[in-house]
Amino acid sequence: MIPLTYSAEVARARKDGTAIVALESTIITHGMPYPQNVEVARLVEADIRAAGAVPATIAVLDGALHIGLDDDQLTKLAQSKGVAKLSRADMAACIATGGTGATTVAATMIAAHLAGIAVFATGGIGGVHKGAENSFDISADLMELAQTAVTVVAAGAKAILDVEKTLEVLETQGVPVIAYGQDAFPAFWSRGSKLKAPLRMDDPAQIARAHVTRAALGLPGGQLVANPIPEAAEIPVAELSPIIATAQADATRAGISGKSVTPYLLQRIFELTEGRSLEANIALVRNNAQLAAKIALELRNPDAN
Ligand code: PSU
Ligand code: MN
Repeated sequence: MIPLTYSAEVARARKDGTAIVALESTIITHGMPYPQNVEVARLVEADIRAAGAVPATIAVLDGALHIGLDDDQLTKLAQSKGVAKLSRADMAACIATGGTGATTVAATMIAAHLAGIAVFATGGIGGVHKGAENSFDISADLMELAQTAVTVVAAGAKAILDVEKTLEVLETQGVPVIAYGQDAFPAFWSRGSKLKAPLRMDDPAQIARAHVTRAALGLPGGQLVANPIPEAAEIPVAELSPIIATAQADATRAGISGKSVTPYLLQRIFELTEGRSLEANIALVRNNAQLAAKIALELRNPDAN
């Protein structure tokens, strides 16, 4: 067994039976620039504590799989350049070679599950990239949702992805996709989209019960909860579409491929919106952390089990 390194706060929560919410670290190292990345990470952790749960930010540091980071570790990771991006394929090699890496949605789910954490909050998941019929670029996040029993709260999928194809793959893989409080599948920057979500739930207790029921049926995977961005933070589609198109054209021109595609696009969008996208990003991640904490607390409720 891989020894897990728990932060003092998470170790205490495990002992006391306090609800825990996992957080990924790729959003810190590859999703936002310093110093905003560490500021956001701290805010999100504080939101989870304010809701009565404990945050567990996950990363591999010098070959150790950390479940929960203290403030020094969080700051150091946020300042580091060239940190590896770890998905399912990379995690074992990074640990085995004593490396340091930030976990994506897929890798964070694996680590959370090892640590017995059932709920995880993030911004957006990876998915099927536009042009995947040629590039075959489909995130391992989707297959992870099909096989690892963690409920992931995200704000839908960014328009850097082909959202329709992403939903099709999730359906093929048998992943429940649950819009929270509305019928439409949220489109990351905006609450609505022309796509209807396969499932809708309005109550964190229902989401917790569905998580438990899935396991009781012998189904191995998790669930994707798509939580719409708060209204005040929405960015109109018309404003972002040309920016995303530019970012995509730049990526093609620069010959970006493989695991660099998503970080490149996130970085370009940040530059092109001069930080406006970051404001929305912060609001939606915090909103997702708050909902994830409610679901995690409901999972502690004997009625859910
Ligand atoms: N999408 C976002 N923000 C992110 C990511 C995706 O809107 O930060 C990150 C997450 O860590 C996600 C990863 O798991 O990128 C997906 O990368 P890839 O497409 O290479 O699987
Ligand atoms: Mn990819």
